[in-house]
Amino acid sequence: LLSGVDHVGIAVADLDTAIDFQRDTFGLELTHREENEDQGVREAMLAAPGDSTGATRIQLLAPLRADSAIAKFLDRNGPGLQQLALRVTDVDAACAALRDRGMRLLYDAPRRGTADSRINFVHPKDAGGVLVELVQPAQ
Ligand code: V0V
Repeated sequence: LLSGVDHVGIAVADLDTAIDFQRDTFGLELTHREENEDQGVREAMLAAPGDSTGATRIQLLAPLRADSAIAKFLDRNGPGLQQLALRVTDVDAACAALRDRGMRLLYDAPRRGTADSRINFVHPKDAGGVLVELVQPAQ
């Protein structure tokens, strides 16, 4: 079911400032941006120049609301790595397999993620202190 590391997510206070920093410092290129009301984020995806669509990307996550997961993360930790996202071919089957292994999934059923992907998360306390996202890209 696992087909790669989809992205690594970084919590940031200001999305445009963070995009400029990644572009000007590391040469990463903006490939996608959107707002996700359900998750309370403004987000941007960046990739190395010339990366194919399947390449691992960097996701910048800024809070839309004070009560969002990213706002709480920033309050507690400041900006920094917030999540590791694994790409799977079937998120429902991946969640079932992980539940069988004793992992707590945050949602009973997958929710909408970036670009109409379907996402769920393993609780960080069950995954060695890492918030692991499972993402099944849209077809
Ligand atoms: C919290 N903890 C973390 C963590 N967030 N550990 C590692 N990485 C993180 N990002 C620790 C925290 O320090 C606590 O440890 C413990 O987990 C439980 O904390 P809590 O106070 O009970 O819970 P909260 O309120 O901090 O919430 C944590 C969770 C929340 C993971 C439940 O952030 C959440 O629902 N995340 C999933 C949604 C999300 O992250 N959305 C934004 C990305 P101690 O103090 O007990 O030791 S949206 C996205 O990725 C999209 C759209 C996409 O990719 O498509």
